[in-house]
Amino acid sequence: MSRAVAHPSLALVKYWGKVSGGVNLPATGSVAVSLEALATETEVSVAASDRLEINGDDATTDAARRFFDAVRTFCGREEIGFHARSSNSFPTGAGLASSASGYAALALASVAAADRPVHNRPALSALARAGSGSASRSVFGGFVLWRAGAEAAQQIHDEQWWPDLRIVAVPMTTAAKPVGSREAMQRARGTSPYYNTWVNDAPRLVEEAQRALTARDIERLGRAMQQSYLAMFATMFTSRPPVIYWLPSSVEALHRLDALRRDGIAAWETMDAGPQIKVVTLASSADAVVDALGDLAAVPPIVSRVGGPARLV
Ligand code: 2P0
Repeated sequence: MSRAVAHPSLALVKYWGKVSGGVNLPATGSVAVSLEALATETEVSVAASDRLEINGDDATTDAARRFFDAVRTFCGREEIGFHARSSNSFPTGAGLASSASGYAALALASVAAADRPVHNRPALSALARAGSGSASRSVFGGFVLWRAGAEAAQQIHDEQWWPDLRIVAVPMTTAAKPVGSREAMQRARGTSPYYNTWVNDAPRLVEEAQRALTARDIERLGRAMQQSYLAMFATMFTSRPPVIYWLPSSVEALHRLDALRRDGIAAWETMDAGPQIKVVTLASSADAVVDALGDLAAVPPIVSRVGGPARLV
């Protein structure tokens, strides 16, 4: 039996849309950070058939079976099955990137259970991508770049790079999202008149976020983050039918953060396929962010440091 832990990958600049001709190949480059305070732990043993359990519930979907097929091919072990039990320390399927940490941990633990080497991180990243695109990033810790069209993500800075950085996750609901992110991004690609503009503008923001991280410049990073998530949502709002994940509490949080920034506090939000708010800030301001947004949250906000890579435990 093998056991692995992985952290969610929060996109600072977003992956939204796929190119045809491969599995989960991104139309846009993304830049992300791993969240230390949130984790998926997965244990896998080799078995006669495939079974996946998430938080105690059977989750052996067709997608899970296809992922195990990909693992078998990767390991050159077509004869084996996998029994996997996965648990999240945070709400599943609610816009906190459980599929990223989930498939990263599952890829690592499955390959180890199949008795195959796990040190080739780019190969592991490409395998995790077959489960969920963002999982390609969760294989790595620290700050991660996943280029448009790339099979695998890559680390750009490790988790020690920016010790003062904090991410405050503010869950506005623990309910599962009404439309999955996979469907929402497909719908945007297929129906939003703004989709091509989104894809064409993305490289500029990928570049800008990388420069901001290299300079540890939170204002510059924050502005690039804001442009990225708001442009991504523009493709959702203009999809047919539209996808509107935001709740009143999400919008209220955006206004409160704007007020905090006007008071000189560096606190920059991003959002994903859901109503949750994630705020990038500095250690000295994390309490101010929690104080400003705490009453809007469905469960207490989670303050996270930058996390490390997926690992065997
Ligand atoms: C991201 N998201 O970059 C973007 C931003 C959500 C919004 O990656 O279809 O579960 O499995 O490749 O990775 C969530 O989508 O999608 C996601 P698939 P995934 O984090």
